[in-house]
Amino acid sequence: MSRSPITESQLAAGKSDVTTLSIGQYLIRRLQDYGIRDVFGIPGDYILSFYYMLDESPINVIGCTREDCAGFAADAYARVNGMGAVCVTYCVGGLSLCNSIAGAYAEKSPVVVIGGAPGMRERINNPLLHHKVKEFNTQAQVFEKICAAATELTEPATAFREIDRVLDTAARTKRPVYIELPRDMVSVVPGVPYPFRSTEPVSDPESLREAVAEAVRWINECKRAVIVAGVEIHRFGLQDDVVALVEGSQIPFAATMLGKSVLSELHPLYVGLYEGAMGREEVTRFVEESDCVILLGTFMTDINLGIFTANLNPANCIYATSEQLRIRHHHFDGVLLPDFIRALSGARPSPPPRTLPLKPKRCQQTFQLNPEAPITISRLVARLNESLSDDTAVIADVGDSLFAASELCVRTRTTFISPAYYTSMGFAVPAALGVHVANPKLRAIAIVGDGAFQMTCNELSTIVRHGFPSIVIVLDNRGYGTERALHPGNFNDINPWKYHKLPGILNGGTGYEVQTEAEFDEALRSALADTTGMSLIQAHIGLDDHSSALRRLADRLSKHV
Ligand SMILES: Cc1ncc(C[n+]2csc(CCOP(=O)(O)OP(=O)(O)O)c2C)c(N)n1
Ligand SMILES: [Mg+2]
Repeated sequence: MSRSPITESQLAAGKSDVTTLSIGQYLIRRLQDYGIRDVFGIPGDYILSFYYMLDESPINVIGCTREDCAGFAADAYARVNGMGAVCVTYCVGGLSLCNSIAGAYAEKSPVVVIGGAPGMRERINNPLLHHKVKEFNTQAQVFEKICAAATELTEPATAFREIDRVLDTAARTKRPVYIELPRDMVSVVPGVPYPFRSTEPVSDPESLREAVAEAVRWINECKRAVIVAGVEIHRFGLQDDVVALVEGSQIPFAATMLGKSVLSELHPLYVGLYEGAMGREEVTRFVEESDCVILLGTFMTDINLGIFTANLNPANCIYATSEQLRIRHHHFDGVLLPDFIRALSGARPSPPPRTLPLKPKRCQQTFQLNPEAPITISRLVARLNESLSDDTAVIADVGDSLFAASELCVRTRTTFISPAYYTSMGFAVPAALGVHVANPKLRAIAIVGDGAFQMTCNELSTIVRHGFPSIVIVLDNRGYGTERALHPGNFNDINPWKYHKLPGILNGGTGYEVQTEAEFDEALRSALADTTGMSLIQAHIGLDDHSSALRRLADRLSKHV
């Protein structure tokens, strides 16, 4: 979790005398205050002076092979660590990073983007400098659109305040922010006395009291309460508070796909994933039949809730996020999500108990191997489920990897990472890098379709370089299986690679090629036992093999389109 910012009392005690720091040094100092120990990226001449400074600082630079990969890695790092950072050169680097940062914005992952730019003195007479697109500030304008806050550090007098404002926004909103460093500003020492003020937002006490009173009254009167926990519970570190609320009130809870595993899926009051048409019918019914659905930190997005197939009536919902609080049709301003959850928990609502739907058999039974059977997506996930521990982080890419991974019964919290809302292919391999850098004790297992793998697999090179023991499982169905299930056509085919041979080219790691359950079992055992480096398992999957979640979705959509 991120460390708290410098406080006024620390400043007064002289611990944070910043008047002698340059703009670059101050930025590094503040990144560290927020718990950032590593920065992902690729250098270039417009950001080189800051790279020199990073090199001399306690912060590690993790050089990547592509900027979009650096962005995905920083996003995953932020999800594990609390905040992440990526540092790139002007436009050719920055603009290549946009898609990853857009995803971090959409899914609330606080990544600090540091972009190089031409120096202020170089801009006189508007010369045609390399990497420039249109205006000098084109890159900054683009990032302004996809970040929660953006600044160009063009004025020494305001640079420190701007850095603080922008980093504070990232910490508060859990969204990416952008800091542009013109190259001749990096070493400038503003030298101005700087009174840093931390702006801790607080709830309006009246509003909070009224909201909790109304919520408790309703929950106590209702007959079928349920909590749906979303991704913000993880981003704001509220897992223990939600568990306290669940256990104190005995209200059963479901999770959304993006929030999968924010609370242990083995909790006795856990109902399952609520994901509309993709989800198990019993869970969908349990949530939609409720006369009081308490949505906590949940985004009402289509993929997250099953492509507009979720059916929740606002008149039956308490909807609490970091951005709004709504109880039925009443809106309450100025109530912070953590305060609402804690106060609600403290008020001990006690609705009547409900009978929970039966847990899926796969979460109760041990996996029985059918050694000769060709490996299928569902069986692969079921086998993988057996090997999950507190130290594994499962990362699912877009495609059937994501749908199938919804069938995992994740035992711990925060160990499931996926781009379940923005759904940009190519997230998983660079995200595995980000997870290992953020927490070397975690074992990253990435499940990725062959199509997505071909997009960003070169980041395996960085994983090999650092000797991280990532396990990457490539679901090889020779193309875009999800698209095939929804819109068949030759455009869904891709060039089949011999994925398991890549370790030879990358100069590290071990490759496995599997066709049957026994081969997969063997490869997974061997990969898990090998902590000396990366393992790449190529699993041949039938062209018409789909997870049950994807099958349910395709069936439901074909009835609607
Ligand atoms: C960057 C990006 N481009 C295109 C898409 C559209 N899309 C969604 S799923 C998919 C196919 C994924 O193929 P693969 O990674 O092989 O997984 P599979 O569906 O076969 O399991 C495509 C092209 C996307 N989500 N992201
Ligand atoms: Mg595929």
